[in-house]
Amino acid sequence: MKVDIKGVKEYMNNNIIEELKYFDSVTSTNELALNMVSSKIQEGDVIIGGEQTKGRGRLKRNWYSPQYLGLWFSIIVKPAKDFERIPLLTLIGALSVQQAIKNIKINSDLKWPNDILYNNKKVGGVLSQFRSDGSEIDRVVVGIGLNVNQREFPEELQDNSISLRMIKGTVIEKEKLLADILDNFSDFYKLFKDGEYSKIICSWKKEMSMLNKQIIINSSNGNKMKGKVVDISNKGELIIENTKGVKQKFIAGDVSIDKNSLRF
Ligand code: BT5
Repeated sequence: MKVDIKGVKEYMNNNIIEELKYFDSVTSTNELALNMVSSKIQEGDVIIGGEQTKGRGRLKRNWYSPQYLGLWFSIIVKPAKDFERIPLLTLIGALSVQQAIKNIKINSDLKWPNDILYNNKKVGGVLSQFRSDGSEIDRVVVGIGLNVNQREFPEELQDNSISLRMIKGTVIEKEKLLADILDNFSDFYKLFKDGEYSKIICSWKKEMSMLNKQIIINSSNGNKMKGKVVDISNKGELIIENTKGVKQKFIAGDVSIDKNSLRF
């Protein structure tokens, strides 16, 4: 079923989110939100898609977004901050989802920087993109994809993907869930605007099982590094320590558990 926007508004309780704009079929809610003319959007607007025909992941990967079975949406914000703080908005997006699904008694795990996992399978992901006018940020689009009511996935995704329905064994109401995610986002975004970055990071680290684990990171510039996850910086960077005790910060990349570190 389509997400009922009126229903979402009835559940929602915050003063950051403005208009909820629903489109039954879109290429990508991020693409739409990035391309809208500035006069037609404001901070706090949300673009929601019934389905996405060209849903996007990071690095031009695809995001599978079948009709009515998930929440596919983009929150538009216009932060008066430096570009270097944008990655924090991805963390906020993932944390907002993680906390909202806790309300329906699902304990998920945050995987830096943008994944929400359940039993190591991906239940949701976040893609933040921005538009700038030279040196100023015009808008940041925080795109969130959450698998809600799928009963199965295409073969290529089935080993690593899961939906809330598959976890709970029942159909999940999307309206309350979306309202909760948007309320959480508003709370964390207020902290962000107030420069309370460490509070956001602290909440994130509590839900990140990779903290203190040995991992391998493939960074966006092609570097590979092994090490222990020791922290996340106030800019959202992952901090890794190698065996020599040297720490390095990463702003983007794909992280996996170092299986060799589990051998005795
Ligand atoms: C992400 O990228 O996880 C970001 C996903 C963001 C999706 C939202 S939906 C609303 C907004 N509009 C958009 O166009 N995008 C955002 P990444 O970490 O790069 O993961 C992508 C990988 O996840 C793919 O290469 C697949 O392996 C896998 N994948 C694709 N669709 C999936 C799904 N529905 N559930 C779980 N895994 C999926």
